[in-house]
Amino acid sequence: MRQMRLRRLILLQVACALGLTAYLNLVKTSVERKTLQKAVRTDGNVGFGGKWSPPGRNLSSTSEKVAILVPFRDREEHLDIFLRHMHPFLQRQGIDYVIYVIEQHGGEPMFCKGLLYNVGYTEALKDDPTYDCFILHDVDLLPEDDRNLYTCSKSPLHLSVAIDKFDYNLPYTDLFGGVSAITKSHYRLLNGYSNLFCGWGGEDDDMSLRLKRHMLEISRPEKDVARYKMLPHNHTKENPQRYILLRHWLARAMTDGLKSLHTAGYNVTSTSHRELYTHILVNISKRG
Ligand code: BGN
Repeated sequence: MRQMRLRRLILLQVACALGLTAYLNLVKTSVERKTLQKAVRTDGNVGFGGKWSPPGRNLSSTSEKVAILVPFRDREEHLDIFLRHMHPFLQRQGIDYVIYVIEQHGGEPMFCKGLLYNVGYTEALKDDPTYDCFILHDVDLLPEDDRNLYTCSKSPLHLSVAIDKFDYNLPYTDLFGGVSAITKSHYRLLNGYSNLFCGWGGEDDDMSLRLKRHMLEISRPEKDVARYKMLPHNHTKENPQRYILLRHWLARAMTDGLKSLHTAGYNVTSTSHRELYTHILVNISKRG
């Protein structure tokens, strides 16, 4: 009884000192902060670096290990939404995964998505050589249906078949951009992406031609399953070189890619294990 009275007295004194509204706000913010922290933690206990394995998985388990590669620059608000959506989504599917965000540092040159995928692939395998499957993922695409499984199959998979922006229709059959899934060995066989596409467009069409050259057919899940929402953004700067690059795709296919990565003019500035993802910061030197 005495203790309760004492506590009430202290609360009253604090309330007077801070002003009642400020005090109530303080309590409310602290509760909200705690709830948010709990929400992230209980979203399946994501390990540092954005790692998660299905419960019960042990060293003798044979399930596929998946690296989710997300090239990124200057879209903090998208990344936040993306991570909060993807962790619960992947965990509901029981995928053994790690999310890698490969960030291009600075404003120049334009965004080199293919090169960032190649760096992501190489760095992820340095981190853990046992990855079997790579998901290549735009940061602004959110899968809508849990039946759209983030695993690899015998053929390279194009997963973002039906995007709201395109009225849930596939724009053209050879499209491989947006979200796709490819095995480690296929990615290597194809020599990865071209390192030369910087700015919007064409790097995925170049990859699609590489698939054709190796007679690898693109597989797709059903349209009513492979549905995506695209987060709104301003159009990124187009790559004016993409037509000429694509015209000479065959001459480059054997050399330009993973095999020429060491001369592609980049360096990894840092790798850090953040709370919800592994962050790889890449500095790309000016082109041309
Ligand atoms: C295409 C782009 C792709 C892009 C899709 C969907 C080009 C090359 C032109 C010859 N291709 O037009 O990169 O993924 O649209 O947005 O721009």
